[in-house]
Amino acid sequence: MKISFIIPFHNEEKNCILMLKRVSEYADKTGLNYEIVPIDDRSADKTTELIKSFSEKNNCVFPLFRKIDSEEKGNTMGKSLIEATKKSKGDIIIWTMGDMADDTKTYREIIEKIEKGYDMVFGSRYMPGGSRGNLDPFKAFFSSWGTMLARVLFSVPVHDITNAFRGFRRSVFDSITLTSSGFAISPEFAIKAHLSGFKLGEIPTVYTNRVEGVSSFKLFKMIRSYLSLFLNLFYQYKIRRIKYALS
Ligand SMILES: Nc1nc2c(ncn2[C@@H]2O[C@H](COP(=O)(O)OP(=O)(O)OP(=O)(O)O)[C@@H](O)[C@H]2O)c(=O)[nH]1
Ligand SMILES: [Mg+2]
Repeated sequence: MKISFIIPFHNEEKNCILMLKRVSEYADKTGLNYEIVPIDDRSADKTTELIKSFSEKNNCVFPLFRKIDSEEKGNTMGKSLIEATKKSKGDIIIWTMGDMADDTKTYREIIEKIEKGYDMVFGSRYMPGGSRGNLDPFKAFFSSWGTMLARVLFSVPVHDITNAFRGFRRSVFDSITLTSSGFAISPEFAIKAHLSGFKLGEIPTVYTNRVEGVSSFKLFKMIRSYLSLFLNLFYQYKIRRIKYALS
């Protein structure tokens, strides 16, 4: 099976080459049939040119560069992941972050679990064996409440859906419509996959806080987008169905 590694980048000039090398060396060493699809989004530093020059020397790297849309404001990691996933060619897709937060050792286990029959498998910091590493405790609190709320409202059977790091079958992505433009893409995809009957699994992973570069994380925007997502999904999947059943 072919694996597509999709990596979002925004102003990651200090990380992008290290990350692309890390993933390509890992994939070569483990003998995977793979492609890497970095998606750079309106970077104002040297990220774009660095990715271009790396891809010219590496025939498994197929970079995408999002066009500037004057209407767009704020974070568009979600839109980037959607666009890159649509254009990728793998049977199994892995979303992994460009600031080198994710442990490469987890890739193989995610792939194996999907090959055993799971549809979407998360790199999980909050299940036994996983670790949030040096992630700020305040941030860790907010990243875990999202999953807790999803467990309560939708019975999502895993422990870390706010981390975008995961692998999934192409068929899952093809059968779900995703609408979040920013970081809320991570819980949106997980909850919709679960509510659509796909089998979710998880692998413990160790998270590493970014060492270089500037964070795109904005706490209040994240809370607002998560709450609006959860309310919408709760209405769409629970209340509307109850109303329909009673009518
Ligand atoms: N394509 C794209 N990538 C983005 C965007 N915002 C962030 N990213 C990338 O998505 C990944 C996650 O963003 P981060 O800034 O690390 O967000 P975070 O992990 O919540 O915060 P940190 O504490 O800084 O790690 C990184 O690889 C970013 O470069 C965006 O608008 N578009
Ligand atoms: Mg990060």
